[in-house]
Amino acid sequence: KNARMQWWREARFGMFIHWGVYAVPAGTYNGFPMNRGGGEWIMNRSKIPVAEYQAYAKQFNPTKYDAEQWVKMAKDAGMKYIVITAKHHDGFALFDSKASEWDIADATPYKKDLLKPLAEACRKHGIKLGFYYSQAQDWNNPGGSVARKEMREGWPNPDSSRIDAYTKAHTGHWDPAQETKTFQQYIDAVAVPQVKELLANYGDVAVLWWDTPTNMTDEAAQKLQAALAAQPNIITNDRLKRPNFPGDYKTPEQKIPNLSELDGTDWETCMTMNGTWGYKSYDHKWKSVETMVRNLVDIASKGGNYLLNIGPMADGSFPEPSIASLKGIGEWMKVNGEA
Ligand code: FUL
Repeated sequence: KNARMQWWREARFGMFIHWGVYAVPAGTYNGFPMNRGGGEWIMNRSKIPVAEYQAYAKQFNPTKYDAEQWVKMAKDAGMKYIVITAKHHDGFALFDSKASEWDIADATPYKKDLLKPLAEACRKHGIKLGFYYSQAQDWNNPGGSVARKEMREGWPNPDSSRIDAYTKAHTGHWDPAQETKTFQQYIDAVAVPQVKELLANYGDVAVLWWDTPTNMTDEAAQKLQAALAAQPNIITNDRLKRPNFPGDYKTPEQKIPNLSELDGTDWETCMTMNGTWGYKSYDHKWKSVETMVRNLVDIASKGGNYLLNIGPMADGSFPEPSIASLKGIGEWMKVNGEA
């Protein structure tokens, strides 16, 4: 494990990227901005029917996407690795998957795999690439699990109490289309095959970043874990299934642990630059460069890694304030960072 973890322990700083179809609504559904939760949760928080949500993909056409530019921005900021949402809870695959048509190749006008050019650019510039994969929650591929949330507060949907009652009776699902398969069928037909694709088709994969083990079974976790054998040096986080699959490192979210909370386990704090992971057009609560540099120093001094998030827009560009912050952090790193 020590040999496998070495680059990661020295890395200290990485870029998280939350990108998907949710960048199209960008936090607003039917004219109402979300009042809580990240923009990537809009389908669940607003109970958007499957067919309606899938229509957003027709507007997901990231013609400004320039993977090499992204990698250079990360590198110039002093980041050593990138973790991108290959598939978030909405089930949309940023890659050309044979296991589902709910992906960039089949559901959007763009049609081209988004991870291939990123993998190439990372290789070229010596940046490690990891994939975030929502293994349990999937709100579009039938059978995927759902973390049950009530209708959003203040959401003026006259139907909200009926919908809440429905989700309660249907393990969080709000659309009958979500229940046409079982969880086990989803694991076998979508999750395991997609993880295999991710580990087979993009060269070295440095990290597999699991998330929200809602309704995971040991059996499903075992199958997913077994798929990792395709990349013997891969590092994984602690979110596959608790507590039996601890992975290689812990993942405090939006917080930096106190020294007293550290127990020798490797850890990585992931954090947003504003208040959302997925792009929201109206979230302007950006952290200052000073705050982010202080966070990085605090984390590094305690032996952790800092995974700082970008939520790209649907056209494939980073929000301007994120670009400016990366530059600002890079200037500090040039003077104070090592190598
Ligand atoms: C959470 C997810 O539910 C969020 O959407 C985000 O991906 C964050 C990093 O992890 O648990």
